[in-house]
Amino acid sequence: MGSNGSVHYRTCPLCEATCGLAVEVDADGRIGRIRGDADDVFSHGFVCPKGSTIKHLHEDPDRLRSPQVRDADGRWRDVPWDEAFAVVAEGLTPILEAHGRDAVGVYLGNPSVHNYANAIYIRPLLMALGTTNIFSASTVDQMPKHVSAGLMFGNPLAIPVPDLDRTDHLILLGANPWESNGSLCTAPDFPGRVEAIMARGGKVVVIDPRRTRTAAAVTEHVAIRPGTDAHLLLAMIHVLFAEGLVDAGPAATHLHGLEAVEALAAPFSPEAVAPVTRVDADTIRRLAREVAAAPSAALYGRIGTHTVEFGTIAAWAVDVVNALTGNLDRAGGAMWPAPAHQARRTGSGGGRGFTTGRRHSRVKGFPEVRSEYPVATLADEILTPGDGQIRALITIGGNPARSAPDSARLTEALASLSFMASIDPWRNETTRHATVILPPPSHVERSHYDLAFYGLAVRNVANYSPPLFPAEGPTEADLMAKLTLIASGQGADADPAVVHDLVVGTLIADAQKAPGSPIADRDPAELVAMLGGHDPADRALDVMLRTGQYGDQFGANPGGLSIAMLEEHPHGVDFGPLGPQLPGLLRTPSAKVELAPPEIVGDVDRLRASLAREWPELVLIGRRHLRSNNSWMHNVKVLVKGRDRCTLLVHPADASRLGLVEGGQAEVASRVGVVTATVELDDDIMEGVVSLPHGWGHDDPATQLAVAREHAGVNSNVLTDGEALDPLSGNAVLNGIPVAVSPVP
Ligand SMILES: Nc1nc2c(c(=O)[nH]1)N[C@H]1C(S)=C(S)[C@@H](COP(=O)(O)OP(=O)(O)OC[C@H]3O[C@@H](n4cnc5c(=O)[nH]c(N)nc54)[C@H](O)[C@@H]3O)O[C@H]1N2
Ligand SMILES: Nc1nc2c(c(=O)[nH]1)N[C@H]1C(S)=C(S)[C@@H](COP(=O)(O)OP(=O)(O)OC[C@H]3O[C@@H](n4cnc5c(=O)[nH]c(N)nc54)[C@H](O)[C@@H]3O)O[C@H]1N2
Ligand code: SF4
Ligand SMILES: [Mo]
Repeated sequence: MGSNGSVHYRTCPLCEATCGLAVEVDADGRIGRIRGDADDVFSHGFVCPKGSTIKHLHEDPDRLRSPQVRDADGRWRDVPWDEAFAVVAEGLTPILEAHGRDAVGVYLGNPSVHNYANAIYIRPLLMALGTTNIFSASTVDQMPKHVSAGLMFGNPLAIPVPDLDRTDHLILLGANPWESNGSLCTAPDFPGRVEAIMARGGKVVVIDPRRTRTAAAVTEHVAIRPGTDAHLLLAMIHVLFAEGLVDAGPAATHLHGLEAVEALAAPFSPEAVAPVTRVDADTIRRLAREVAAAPSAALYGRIGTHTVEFGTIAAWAVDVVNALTGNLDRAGGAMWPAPAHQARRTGSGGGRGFTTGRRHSRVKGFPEVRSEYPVATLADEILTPGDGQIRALITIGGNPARSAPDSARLTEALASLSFMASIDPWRNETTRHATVILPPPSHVERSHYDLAFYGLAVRNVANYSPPLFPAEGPTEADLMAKLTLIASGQGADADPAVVHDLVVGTLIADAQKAPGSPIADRDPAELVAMLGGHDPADRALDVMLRTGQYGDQFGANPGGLSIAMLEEHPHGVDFGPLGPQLPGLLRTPSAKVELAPPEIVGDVDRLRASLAREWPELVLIGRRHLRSNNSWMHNVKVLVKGRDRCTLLVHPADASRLGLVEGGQAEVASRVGVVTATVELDDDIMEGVVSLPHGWGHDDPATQLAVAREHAGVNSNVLTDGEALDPLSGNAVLNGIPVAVSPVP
């Protein structure tokens, strides 16, 4: 680094691990080297190959710097911002007027969870739109866990995380943190933390149809038939009861429904589930006994347990095993974070609980879950004529044309829309269907704070990153505010400051109303004047941090948290390991942990019926690679170079049976689609299972992704079935898809 350069510390926004980056900026204002920030209070210098690519993302010539409009002839044109907003107003307003609020659908993609501006500004936008047609990447991901947490703890966001740094025994189901860096468990250097468990004498088990890098690195790998984690977990519960191993420990007084769980698990003996799961009965017994015997233990399930047919039952059963073995809410078990933006959850708990199905989707009648419908039914809602048909769509940081099931049909649906607006930095397979694309600033031209992921972290920490460079155009908060104003009929020229002030005002009023609020009697105008930060959304964040559990309470708690205080701590502030949260966290009407919610009890009938079914001979699962990130980082040359990664993994025994050879082409066919992929033989995948990664298929010539197009790969979601859902959550089934595979001559 030159003598006039500087080092800027910021949190990597690319995945859930929240690593600290040390970004060198040279004298002429260009990003130089990016390393892990050795002083980061949480990541201690850890970084993965993606972290340094925030430079490449920022400098990518394909990243949109100006809004683009698609003309009638299909050609794209850069336009000034005022014209872009006018196009949005001209497109949306007549549809809202002629067809009503539900005629406009919204899809929120994964990066909106990594950008707190979206998290904060989505509420006013959805209120202004007034639509019930809301969809997100949550229903191709973690919705089963929200439902199980909602039903058990009364709050769909109260997801327990494994206490990685203190546990003696960890079971990972359907998770591959050596590639993904972890999810619903924010832990920078997840692999290092898992290795530390073994180094201190603990045991780690991975349950996965494939011997992944994670599985190969831990104490034991147990291969399982895709889609059957729920069966395995119920058998473990069965064993705990049958062998008198249930001991709920200090949480016992907070549990409700123990006897009902015992009855539910009764049919799932290890012998009954062994042929289904392909895990032998002795192994199942041993897995259960080991959890019960360990001084502390945590089960943790992720994508492979959630994006399957019995996803909600599996999500629930993970926490039931944790509770029955005394590991819920205790050090080394499964615990809840206490994030800085929230008030302390004290008292005896209790609340209104969690319900789904307050509305149903128009075409197929799927229940609303957290105010959303399954993205698997988005195509139905666009393509099926009638009252309430979606005619216009807003996408925010999402690529459902590659990430949602039966994506060929969804692509057809997107092409049929009368109007579409996308807030997105790239013109990809989804946003190429938009009428107008509104690009937010790059990932280093905005501030960053992990609003969502500190609520899922294995330590309580807070870290704020100011923008490294000033934004050239409107911030993402400005864009959301402009859409809000247009949706509420105030036109394309209205000032986004109106929405910014409203957002801050609402947060302050809510904080002042909270019982025992130390700022209850303060003049709101005085509080507003004290707010800091750089982005418009920062002022909202500052309210949350200052009124949160470690907050400075606008001076009432000197030394407490605020954006200003975090700016003085560029490596973050550590509030220590997780502490007990029961019963204050509970929002169930009973103020207990509901171990046997009626919705789950009802769905277990379906699970029991499946014990007698014939399972498909060959099924497809997905996989992730360290140098990839869903569909959207394949335009970064340093990440996609090298060997083709979008291959079909096939076990050699299946390959010889099917006539497939290494490097040959195979046709993979499911109920809904067909793709052709290159075969890669793999001893580490279970027989009867093949794997293709998702997020590829960059072959659409209308995109502006030059690098990705050279490494196109195939889109695995052509094969996943839009009709296959986990009924309680509406989550798509993305793993365990029945397929036929044949050689291409
Ligand atoms: N490098 C990289 N990192 C990422 C992402 C990425 O695309 N690339 N995506 C990010 C996102 S959005 C998320 S949600 C997380 C996901 O993080 P993880 O949940 O760790 O995701 P995967 O790596 O897909 O791991 C899922 C595992 O489940 C296994 N599996 C499939 N079916 C079953 C089954 O039925 N039962 C069991 N027990 N296992 C099964 C698969 O073989 C695979 O190893 O990763 C995040 N991090
Ligand atoms: N078969 C199969 N399908 C899967 C999965 C699987 O395991 N198997 N995993 C699923 C999971 S876990 C997820 S989370 C989904 C992801 O599904 P999506 O969120 O729909 O897809 P992404 O590929 O993450 O696309 C992200 C989009 O956000 C844009 N973007 C990036 N940064 C920003 C930003 O700062 N602001 C805005 N506004 N936009 C930004 C990118 O350009 C891209 O268009 O895919 C799901 N699909
Ligand atoms: S692990 Fe995730 S947060 Fe850490 S550097 Fe890699 S992409 Fe960024
Ligand atoms: Mo995800």
